[in-house]
Amino acid sequence: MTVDQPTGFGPDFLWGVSTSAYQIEGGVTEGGRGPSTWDTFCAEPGRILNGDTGAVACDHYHRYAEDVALMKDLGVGAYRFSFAWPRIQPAGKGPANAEGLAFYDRLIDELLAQGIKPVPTLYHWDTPQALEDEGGWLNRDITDRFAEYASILAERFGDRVPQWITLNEPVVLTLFAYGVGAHAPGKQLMFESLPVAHHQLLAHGKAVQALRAGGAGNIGIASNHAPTWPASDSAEDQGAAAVYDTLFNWLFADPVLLGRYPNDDLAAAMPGPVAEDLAVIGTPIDWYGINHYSPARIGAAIGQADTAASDGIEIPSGLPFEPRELEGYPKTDFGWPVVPEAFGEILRTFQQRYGDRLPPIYITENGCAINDGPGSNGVVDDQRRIEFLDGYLRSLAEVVAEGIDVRGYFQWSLLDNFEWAAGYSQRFGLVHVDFETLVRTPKASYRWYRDLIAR
Ligand code: GCO
Repeated sequence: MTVDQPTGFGPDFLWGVSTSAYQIEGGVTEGGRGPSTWDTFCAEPGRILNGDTGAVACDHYHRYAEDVALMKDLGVGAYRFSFAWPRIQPAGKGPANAEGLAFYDRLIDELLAQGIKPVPTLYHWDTPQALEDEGGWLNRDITDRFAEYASILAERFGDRVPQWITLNEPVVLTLFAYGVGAHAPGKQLMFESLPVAHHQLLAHGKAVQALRAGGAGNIGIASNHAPTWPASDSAEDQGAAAVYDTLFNWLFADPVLLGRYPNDDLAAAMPGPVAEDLAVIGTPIDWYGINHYSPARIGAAIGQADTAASDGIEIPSGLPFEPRELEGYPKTDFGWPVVPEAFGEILRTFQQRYGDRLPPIYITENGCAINDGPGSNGVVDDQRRIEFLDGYLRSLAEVVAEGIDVRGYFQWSLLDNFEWAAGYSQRFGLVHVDFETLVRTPKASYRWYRDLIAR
């Protein structure tokens, strides 16, 4: 047993794990669930590695009690999961589907019975297909649909859910789903995808208001952020990195935390009554969630893009910047560099940029793909995940010691699961899942995290 583990987190620090509906639930045609954009996308040949789909995933829809028991044994105080919008409203509008609500009742009640705080995300990318057919996140109408959906959830679960998350990673939906087409719905609009950013931000603001009106409180967002490191000192690379940094980080954080876009050009590129919308988008939130994995090394567009540096996704030409390989660091099995100090750096940058405007922070995701499977003894000895968590949590402990108000950490992920375009090829779990038998096997990293939490 490791005795030398990261320390410095107070007794009230919240330790958790994260998942999302499409990545673990399966049961996509059960309980009255409507089709989502991810069901459609997975059915299109060539979209997902090995033709994988989320149709069964971890079968969490049926095995949720077993999964909650794993969390209980792990000792986490909280569980971040997402509601599947098409389970709640199969076509994205109109009355709620009773069986969908009943599934989340069972899950939430089981969590509460085990002393685990449910921390749901309203939207983790599985848009009801019927809404996508009307333009999805390109159509401003979705912001009102999202507010209605939020009202349904507040009314049903507001009494039992102590902490809420509106959206997951709006930048990834904008860039990957509508910009370059690597995620559902697979549109390649490049900069024409900017309305997707604005509509998500507006949906976030409207949902904060709808949740509160429905009696739910303690609301945040889970946005991914990472330092941008220019590929060189050249003016071209510095300029490209600055553009990327604005688009990736501040386009999504400034409107939420300051009620404004990072520059006038971006504000002017957005559809609708932008000034009025920003007042809604900037509705104060109770806390801010950061998902963090690796820093980005960015250079000018010269045709040397590194796909590993862009979450395994090929960046088409035509953008004014390119991800470049970050050399000199170990890499996860997904090819993402392991850079613990970047974790502290992004949190310090947030503190400097927002000062008093920054609410308490929760780390809503952090983790790594390490694809170790069971050895001949049945043990999954994923030492590299332990090294990753050890390094990143030491970096986090440093900023906590400096006084940055970080209140909790949700490891991504409890289970190996459906990693979007990479299918089942990348294993992020503390618990191994055999995707043939669906047997769950806690890994060495699960025991390491359990010891850390217990301490
Ligand atoms: C995202 C999502 C998660 C991923 C995780 C690992 O960041 O893409 O929030 O669903 O699975 O981040 O890539």
